[in-house]
Amino acid sequence: MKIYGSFTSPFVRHCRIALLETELSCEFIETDATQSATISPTKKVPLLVDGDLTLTDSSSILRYLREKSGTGFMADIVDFELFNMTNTVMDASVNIFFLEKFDNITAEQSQYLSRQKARVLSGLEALNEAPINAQLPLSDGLIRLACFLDWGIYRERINLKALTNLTRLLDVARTDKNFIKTAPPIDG
Ligand SMILES: N[C@@H](CCC(=O)N[C@@H](CS)C(=O)NCC(=O)O)C(=O)O
Repeated sequence: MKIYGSFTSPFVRHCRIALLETELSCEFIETDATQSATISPTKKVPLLVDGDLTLTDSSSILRYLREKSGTGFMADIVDFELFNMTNTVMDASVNIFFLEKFDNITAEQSQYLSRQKARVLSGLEALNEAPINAQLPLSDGLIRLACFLDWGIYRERINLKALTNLTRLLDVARTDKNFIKTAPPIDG
């Protein structure tokens, strides 16, 4: 089994955490944007290849890893909603980040980017009000959220100052050994 990904992506990080938790044997192949454009039809990472099976999304990869190791995958609807809302907010944040980084386009120049920015702010406020049981071991919904928050701070995309529940969750996640092991590199 092989996973293609980067050490900075929060989507990939969640899969790396699941791999450490499940102790499944898997080769990690570091992949940049040029390579991901050739190996995946979505031109994104992570990508998992296991024999004839190819999975192009972190959600299907996580389900595959969890089920392969004999655990279920997000049976709880509240946790699943948290996971999905986080994905929506994280997609918007990553989109803003790439447009600024590669094309120098900011929200001031684009109505749609302004909407994306507003989505991130209202999404973070809603996530801060969501039921969060910030205790280890974290559920997949909460691991997802913690990966996003840590990435958002790493890339200077978000500010958690007034968001006390999210701050507490990230503080707890940062005490988890697999969360620590998968932290994005300082110079990434
Ligand atoms: N829905 C995808 C999103 C993955 C994603 O957005 N990956 C980013 C890295 S954080 C990527 O590869 N982006 C490349 C691009 O947008 O061209 C998943 O959950 O795997």
